[in-house]
Amino acid sequence: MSEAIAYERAGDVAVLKAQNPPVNALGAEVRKGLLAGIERAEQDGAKAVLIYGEGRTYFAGADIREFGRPPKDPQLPALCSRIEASPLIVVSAMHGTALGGGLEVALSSHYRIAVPSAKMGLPEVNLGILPGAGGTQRLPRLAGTEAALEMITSGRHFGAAEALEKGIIDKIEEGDPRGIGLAYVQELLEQGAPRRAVGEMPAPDAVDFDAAYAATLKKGRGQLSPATAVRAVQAAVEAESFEAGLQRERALFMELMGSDQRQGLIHAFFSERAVSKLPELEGVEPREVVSMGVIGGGTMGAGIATAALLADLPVVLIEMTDDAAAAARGRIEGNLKGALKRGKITEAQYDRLTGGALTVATDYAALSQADLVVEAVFEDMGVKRDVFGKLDAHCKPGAVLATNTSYLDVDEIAASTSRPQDVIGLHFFSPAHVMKLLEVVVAEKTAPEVLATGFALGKRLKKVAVRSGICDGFIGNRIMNAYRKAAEYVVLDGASPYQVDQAVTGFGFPMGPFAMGDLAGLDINWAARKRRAPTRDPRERVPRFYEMLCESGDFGQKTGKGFYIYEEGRRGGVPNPQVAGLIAEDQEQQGVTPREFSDAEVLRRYMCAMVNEAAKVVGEGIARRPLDVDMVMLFGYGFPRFWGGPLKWADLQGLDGILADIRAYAAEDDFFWQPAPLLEQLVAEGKPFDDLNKDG
Ligand code: TC6
Repeated sequence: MSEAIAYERAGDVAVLKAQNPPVNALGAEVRKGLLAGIERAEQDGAKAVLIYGEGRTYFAGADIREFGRPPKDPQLPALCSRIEASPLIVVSAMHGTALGGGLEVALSSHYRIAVPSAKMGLPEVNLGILPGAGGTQRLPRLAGTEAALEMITSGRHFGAAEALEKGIIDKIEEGDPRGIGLAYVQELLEQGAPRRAVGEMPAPDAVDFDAAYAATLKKGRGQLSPATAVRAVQAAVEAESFEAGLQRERALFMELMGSDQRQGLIHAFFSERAVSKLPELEGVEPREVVSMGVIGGGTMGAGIATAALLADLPVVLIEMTDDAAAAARGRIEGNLKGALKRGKITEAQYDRLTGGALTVATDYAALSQADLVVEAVFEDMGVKRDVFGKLDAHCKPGAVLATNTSYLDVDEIAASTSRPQDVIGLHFFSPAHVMKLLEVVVAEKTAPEVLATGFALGKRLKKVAVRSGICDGFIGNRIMNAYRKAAEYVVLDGASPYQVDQAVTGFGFPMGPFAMGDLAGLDINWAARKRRAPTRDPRERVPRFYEMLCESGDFGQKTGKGFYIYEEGRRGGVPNPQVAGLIAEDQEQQGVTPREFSDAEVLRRYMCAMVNEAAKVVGEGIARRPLDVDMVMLFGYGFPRFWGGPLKWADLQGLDGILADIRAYAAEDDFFWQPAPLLEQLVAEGKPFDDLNKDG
């Protein structure tokens, strides 16, 4: 027997226990053990087989680390078919998370029981593949085609109650999986229950698969796996036999397994987990945070306070006047009402969070007990220094003092206190109670346990926390400034803002840079441009059309007009016809003769600018590894997850081609298109960015 599966006889029942921590992933040893266990049970006179998992879960899926490597036998589809074909009654008892290949093993068992807290799902599409061990053939036979399509294409987890209601499991029982499993097997044996193979059940009903395919492709913004999964489910209905359906599923699975998107999504899966594991924090204990302070109750401050309250952290919010404090409370209550509406909190929680858990005040003295304070006031160094002086005077020793600044120097802010070791940047993204990214900005004197506290807070608030060093814009905004500039350059040179937005959304971003500017408010970036203007390098090309639009008082959605015009009751905007005139005027003033750009060139320049700046950010040590940049762009800037992030995308495209294009663009503008030294080095060494992710 394999060590990953323990074999035991309990009377007439052969019990197969998975013991492959932490999540009983179905690696080669586990598969071998399951196969050997079934064969042994059949040989030694058992009447039934029980499969369950030791520790925190039943099988949480195939072992993702094996993907992309040569497959080892027995492979999961063959194993599932073998389990299903067993003449013994096979029962799976599920607890924890029965996901992907894990649920497929359960579906090939003849009966399924689960504890009430068990979660199940076929989340393969989120890894760029589809359920390839019979899941697309068996689930529709149990749950019906419509339900199976929804579950498989969304990859969502569902609970035991829903699984029971949809016929995916047979029973729910409180207890430990071995105990409830054995009792259920006994019951089945006593009843003389037959062996019941899902693969022998009739094919499910047809639906309009072409419509489902088109809708799924559109929803995925170009992600292939959910739409391909629709075709696999279609085979469950249309193939001439269950076996033929399995073969079709396998072919589609292999197609996806070979795709770049699969690589991108799996990179995202592991990077999301690796990004907040910092070697420098090993053995460093975070400070305890049981209450939080927030300075400033605008959109950002209210969002941060909401995020804290949703994580059960009491908040004291400071505003300048009673009116502003009342408005801040209103914003937080509005956010929490949204959470209530979406079922994230109950009425009772809402009452508690807006009642005793939230204090709004105008006096900094109210912060005397706060363990961590985040400042989210106006982006001005004088204002920030003043706030930190007050925090220094009122906060207890050891309190973590955090700034949410997007651009300002955290060292300079820290220097306005007598305790720079307690100061850190915690850069949230708006709306802060929704967006998953948190940049944790380390200043020169930040103490390790303060950094650890920043990461612990990120985890508590369910954010993806990424370490950033100090530079203008930190990781994300610095890179965004570069690709936004590239977008403005192509517009100055002849593309339209709408062509750019379309090319970028075609790549999979939810929005292009001009629509995004309209959403954020063009005046915000205008202020940053004005602030930077005096220190701008004279070699920099400066398109003017953006400022010209702002000068006419059009700031985007909030004024009803920007690059687009927004009409009441209409979703999205239509191009603002004035913009073309402003661009033409800018071109004339700058002596630019506009030319045509293909969508592919527009996108290539946008992406090359992103990759080049990202390589500088990594090369300068602002981001620890390429994967840190990838996670910032995924969770803060809408980068399509199926590409894994800009540097994963760059690896998949080939770095030499990207560098060659950057050098070609530099022939027109050698100031903006200066190749990143790290990119040049990697190309010279013939290495991908991914090699730099392996430092732990
Ligand atoms: C599939 O099954 C395809 C089948 C078709 C075949 C033909 N493999 O997330 P956590 C690691 S596709 C390898 O921190 P949680 C994870 O990297 C698969 N490793 O814990 C981490 O390692 P670290 C379908 C895995 O409690 C550790 O386990 N299944 C796998 O927050 C703990 O993970 C899925 O997509 C794996 N399958 O959440 C499920 N899963 O400590 C993917 C986890 O070295 N997994 N690890 O960083 C999850 O969604 C979650 O891990 C969880 C547990 C809900 C199971």
